Amino acid sequence: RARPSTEEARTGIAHRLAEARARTHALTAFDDAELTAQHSTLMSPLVWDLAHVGSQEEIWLVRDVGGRPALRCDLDEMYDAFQHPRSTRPTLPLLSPEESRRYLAEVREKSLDVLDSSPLEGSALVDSGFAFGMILQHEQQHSETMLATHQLRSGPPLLTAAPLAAAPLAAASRDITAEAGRPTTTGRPAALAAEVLVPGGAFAMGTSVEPWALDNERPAHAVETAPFWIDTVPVTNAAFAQFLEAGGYDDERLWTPQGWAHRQEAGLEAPKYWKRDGGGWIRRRFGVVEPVPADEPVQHVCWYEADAYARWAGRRLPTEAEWEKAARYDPASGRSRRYPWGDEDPTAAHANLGGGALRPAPAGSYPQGASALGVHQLIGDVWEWTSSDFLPYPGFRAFPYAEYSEVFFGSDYKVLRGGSWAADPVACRGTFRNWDYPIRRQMFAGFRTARDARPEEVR
Ligand code: AVJ
Ligand code: FE
Repeated sequence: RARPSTEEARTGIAHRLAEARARTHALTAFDDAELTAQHSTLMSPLVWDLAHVGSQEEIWLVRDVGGRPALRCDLDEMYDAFQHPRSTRPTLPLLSPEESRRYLAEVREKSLDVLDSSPLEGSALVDSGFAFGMILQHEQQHSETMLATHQLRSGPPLLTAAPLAAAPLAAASRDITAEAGRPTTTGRPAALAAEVLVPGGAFAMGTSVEPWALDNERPAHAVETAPFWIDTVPVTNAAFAQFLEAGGYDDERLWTPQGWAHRQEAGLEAPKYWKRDGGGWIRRRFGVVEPVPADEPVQHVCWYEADAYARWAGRRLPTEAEWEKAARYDPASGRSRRYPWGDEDPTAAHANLGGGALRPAPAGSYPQGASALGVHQLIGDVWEWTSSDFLPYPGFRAFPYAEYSEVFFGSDYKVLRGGSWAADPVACRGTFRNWDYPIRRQMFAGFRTARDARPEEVR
């Protein structure tokens, strides 16, 4: 790809900054009471996210990159995520919604000033283009977090869904009641094979050249995998309902010891937000109650539920390396692509991203977004749990702060890949790594399963 001129790069960044801000405002354009309430102890009041986005932008862009004087040093501590756990944030003397909006506008004026005078060149990790990319991703990640807060909130709907941008291939969603208990139903369109064979051998994992890749995605390094099979599409509500109706939640043998302990303690019986309704299932989605759509990838399951489902199906979760190989490896060239479909940035034809739809697309949608190997919907729709702990790649270097990724490395967190319908295109790519605790269900996360290939299947 040709490198854009500095002017083109500046215009592009300014445009994306404006888009990110429009989304931030759209998710916080409500009465003060909605913004200052804590809808769940798992999440911040929306007004904390709002001002936090401005505070990070001030610290990273205005002060560190721009070398400009501080606007509001006094806010640093209150909006530092490490100083205050989410559950305690409503007790802080937070800026009001109106003060927060004013603060964001003041910071943004200075950032655009910094952008105007930035050379936007240099080596990938030290140029200020990266800093803008990082701030953009940060604001968009908080928009996804705010959507999770909106989903946890009870009360009449505040958000309105936009239609899915691309025409889905799959059959229209049906009421899950009609599907439950029929063992052949997966929600997958008949034209797609259930699973795809990924050849064994080495592939390039991670990146050393993607300009806005975060520290944890670096550097590129060769990883060897054995041949394996991976689901063509994410596990659907219909498929997950079969696990549930088969008693999967009550069969200790399907769960890891920690998973079973958590299932007991938390009383897990179905994905978060599901409720029984006669013989079927309904769910609340951003304030609207509807039947659980059979063909949609399952969401709001924790890692333990995903792991138990996979064991029930005689399969397992893919490792993070397997997921990335299925997504990026091009057997024709032997190289790894930026995205499943190639090197071009996501468009509405490739993936359901950006948050407008308020839901995943049915399994089998977005055929143009399939990977070289023929795996579908790897980016967009739902984050996908992998079996892997969140660990540094060989040669990892913390940048720009240890607090971005390094402090989270270890066995406490599991890696999620891909990006949900609520993720913005700037905040997901083939190398992007997300992480959360294995008990968490508020994210827009589902999964797909894998299995080792048998020798006779490979030859
Ligand atoms: C990468 C999504 C796990 O939300 O905790 C936001 C992103 N880091 N502010 C998170 C992030 C700092 C992070 N995740
Ligand atoms: Fe943050």
